[in-house]
Amino acid sequence: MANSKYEYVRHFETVDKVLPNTWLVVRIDGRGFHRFSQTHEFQKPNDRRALELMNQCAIEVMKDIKDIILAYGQSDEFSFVLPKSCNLYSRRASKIASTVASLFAANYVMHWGKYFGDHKLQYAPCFDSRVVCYPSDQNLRDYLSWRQADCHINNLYNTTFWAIVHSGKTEIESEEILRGTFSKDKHEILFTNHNINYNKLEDIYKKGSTIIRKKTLVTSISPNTGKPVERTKLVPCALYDDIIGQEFWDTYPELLKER
Ligand code: DGT
Ligand code: MG
Ligand code: MG
Ligand code: MG
Ligand code: MG
Repeated sequence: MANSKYEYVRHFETVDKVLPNTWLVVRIDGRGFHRFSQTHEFQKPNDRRALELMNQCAIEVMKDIKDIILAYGQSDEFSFVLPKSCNLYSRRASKIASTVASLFAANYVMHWGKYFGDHKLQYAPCFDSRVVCYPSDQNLRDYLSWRQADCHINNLYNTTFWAIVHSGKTEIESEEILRGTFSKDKHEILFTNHNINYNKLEDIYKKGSTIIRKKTLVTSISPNTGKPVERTKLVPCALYDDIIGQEFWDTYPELLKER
């Protein structure tokens, strides 16, 4: 078919292909979740329902976009890792970022009720998204370590802050008490004044959530025989492991393998 005379406008589109042969990380982050968490009365410091909803959304994204090998989430953010060889949307950054963000947000709305029950969604949640290239495996691991360290630092601060507030201090007083404290001081305040052993808190809060595809035995009904058949399938599952140390990468060596 002949092109219309309007077709030339296509050339105004800028090329935004990301570097070849690099790890790609798509990070989505809740827009204005400070307000969103207040409006929806998220529990402090951590709302289990909100975190599990985030994990479900990440799992749904991974079920849809098969190229993603791992996702890491904490607070209102999730990072999705695509391998060096990935050619999704010919590596066009805006296509990749917008698809992941919109799929994530749509799932957030779709699955809200499962986690929040009668607690109604008050307005449409929104997520921003970016794509970043990491040339080496070490860069990728450092990126993920950065996000997990951020999770730990924020969680230790928030846990201590809300323990002090719940003991009767104002938010301003609690901030004052925590100003200039180091990690070991916060552990000490929690243990001595609030009877909380930080190390015993659940890993989902301390470590965030890592989603990888694990070999899982699934049973389905054969359309031919009507009988149940078992087979192994790669299913995205949430782990709450340390991903900074070497152990995780030794346990799942296929993650960093060339593909
Ligand atoms: P942004 O990302 O620039 O649009 O702004 P925010 O407000 O989303 O800020 P951000 O992403 O730096 O911080 C996440 C906010 O979400 C932060 O205010 C705490 C809140 N939030 C996330 N998860 C929870 C939770 O489980 N419980 C509570 N109470 N708040 C949470
Ligand atoms: Mg932000
Ligand atoms: Mg945010
Ligand atoms: Mg955030
Ligand atoms: Mg179209």
